[in-house]
Amino acid sequence: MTQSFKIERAEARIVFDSRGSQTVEVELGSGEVSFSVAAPAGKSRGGREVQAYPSNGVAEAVKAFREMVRPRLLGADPADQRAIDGMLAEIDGSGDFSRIGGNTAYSVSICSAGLASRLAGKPLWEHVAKLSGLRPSIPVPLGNVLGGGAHAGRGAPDIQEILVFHTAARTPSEAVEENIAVHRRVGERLSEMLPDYGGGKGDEGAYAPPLDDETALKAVKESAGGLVAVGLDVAANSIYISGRRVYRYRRMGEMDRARHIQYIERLATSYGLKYLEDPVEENDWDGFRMLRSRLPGTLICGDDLVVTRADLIREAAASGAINAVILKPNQVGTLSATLDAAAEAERWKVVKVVSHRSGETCDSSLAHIAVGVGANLIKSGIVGGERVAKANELLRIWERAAGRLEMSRVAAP
Ligand code: 2PG
Ligand code: MG
Repeated sequence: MTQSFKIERAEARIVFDSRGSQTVEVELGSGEVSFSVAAPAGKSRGGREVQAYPSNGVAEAVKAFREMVRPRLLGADPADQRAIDGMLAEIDGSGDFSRIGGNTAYSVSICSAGLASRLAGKPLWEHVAKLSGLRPSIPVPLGNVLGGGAHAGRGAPDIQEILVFHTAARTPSEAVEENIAVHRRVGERLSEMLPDYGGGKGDEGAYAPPLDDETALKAVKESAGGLVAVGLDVAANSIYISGRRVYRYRRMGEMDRARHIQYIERLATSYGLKYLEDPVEENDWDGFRMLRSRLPGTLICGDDLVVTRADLIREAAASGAINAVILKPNQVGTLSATLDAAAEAERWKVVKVVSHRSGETCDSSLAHIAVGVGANLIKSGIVGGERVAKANELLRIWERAAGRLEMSRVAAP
């Protein structure tokens, strides 16, 4: 029989993320053992995500934690994830975590799992794998080398992220090193192409040069070796003007839906793109389906479309809108909801992509979640302390597992 423990200490505090914005960190303890988790923050957010903070911000979330959450957490069993997560939803009562904050729920939920794993003397990924019932494996790192959109200044491309991943890595370090090498080569190429460009980067460490999308994509494609797949996160919501039903490009002007889809399809075919995230805005399910059927060799990935919700993933997968999905735990607020989303993806053979947010801390629990749900890919950037924190944790997990884990495969769609 496994021993059961109780949460004896619970605190929340304001810390800062990679953009210098306030975020919430939760620390839970039992006996000599403690664990802490800090929440990330999205900038290009889906309309159906839970609310990250109550209307008065992070300070109100900390207050809500102390007054409403802590009294109920003390004495609870951190290993009973469903009970903890159910309690968070019940205390909040709003359905979208707008009272205690989705990021408060996220931090408590992941921290509880972290504490439980530490009390059991097991790595967090192993605890997550037990909770998920899925086969753990080491995901292939998917990282953005160049980008713009909501994550960079005005002169950068409209497309938010140009991403790469190694298609044949045998170890996580091989995959991580190759992404870094592509990032370096792209930097060199940009300084040749644009002698006045100082090498400025966006929120996630991707280069943000003053280039149009296609020239930028060409530069990445030419810098990626034969074993490296290239893809995009269009983050189409960010360029969609809903009132006028057009996509607004800074250099090319406005495009109606048909022209926008045609443009994205042309980029995908001309540059052999293997991955396309949010190619159209989040309410255009038919647009997703159209690209999915016209681009059979490409992963069509839903992020803002399904916001880590099992019900939406089911609908999108069943109707042929996606064959890959982003899993961002703070889009839904709890680990249990994230595990439900991962299980649904698995059921439909949809490629699982566990993902960071544009605002991050050096918290590396994301790497454990990705391994614990057997994610195919982990999208966590390439350079920058808060990005390599996740990559480095993958390397540690791999080494310590000493042969017990395999690299995930990114199945051809
Ligand atoms: C995305 C993410 C992460 P944000 O759109 O996929 O890259 O951005 O965290 O700003 O939502
Ligand atoms: Mg996205």
